[in-house]
Amino acid sequence: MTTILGILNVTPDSFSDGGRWQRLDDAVRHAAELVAAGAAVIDVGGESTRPGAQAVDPREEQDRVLPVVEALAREGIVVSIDTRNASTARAAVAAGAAIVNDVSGGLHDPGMFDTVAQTGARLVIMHWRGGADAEPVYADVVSEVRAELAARVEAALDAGVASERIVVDPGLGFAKTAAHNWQLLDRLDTFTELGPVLIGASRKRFLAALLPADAPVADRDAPTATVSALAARSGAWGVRVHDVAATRLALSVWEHWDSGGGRERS
Ligand code: PMM
Repeated sequence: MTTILGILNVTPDSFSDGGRWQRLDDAVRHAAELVAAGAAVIDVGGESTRPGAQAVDPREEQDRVLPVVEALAREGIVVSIDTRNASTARAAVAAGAAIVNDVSGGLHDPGMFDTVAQTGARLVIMHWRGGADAEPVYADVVSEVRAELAARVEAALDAGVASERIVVDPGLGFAKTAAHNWQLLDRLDTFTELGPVLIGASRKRFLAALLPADAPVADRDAPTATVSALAARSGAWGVRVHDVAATRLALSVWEHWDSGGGRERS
């Protein structure tokens, strides 16, 4: 079964759900809803990485995320911490997080991989070229992203992170055009060779191009769910989404398709 990571952004400025889950009880209630809808993991983030967003001081980031991580872990929810900062990763794992999701693939904080190795947490290494504002220039996006991700996997292994604990992510929308994103999705097989693959397409701008110009952000949930099912078919380990129910449904369609209806009937 494909792992669904439900997104819980506890930031005042994230592009699609920012500001809604800042109060602790609201955040915990929303996480419980995402789990009830089918999320196996809740990915908690306290720093927006959207284009133009301000970097957040790690102490401010920790003030935002740690109470939420602790509360969710106490409820028995598997928590992933979406951070580029080793100090936040360390504190979040101490508070109960099981996965560290670093959108910079260890490039933002040189202490990240050592920290993850010491904690024994799982590690998501996302492809990163200096953030959402970096220039999206590639001669061959698939081979370049693969090579750069492979180098980060090597660095994580050198730091002592166990290979079975590493997940890779091509980083859709991070210094990538819509065409780059589609090319990466079309060649997911290239990335599954590096390890389990996580895909984060949810509500991203490249999906807006499929919708009328004035469509609200939530209308991107249907194409997100379709991407989830197609990514699963291409061998993705997991998908990181806002609308867990829509993605769960799309994944069920693929699972029934793939298994011949669960072989219930001949
Ligand atoms: N995208 C965002 C944040 N964190 N983590 C991973 N592993 N992959 C992603 O594609 C990814 C991420 C940005 O989206 P958001 O602002 O909606 O959280």
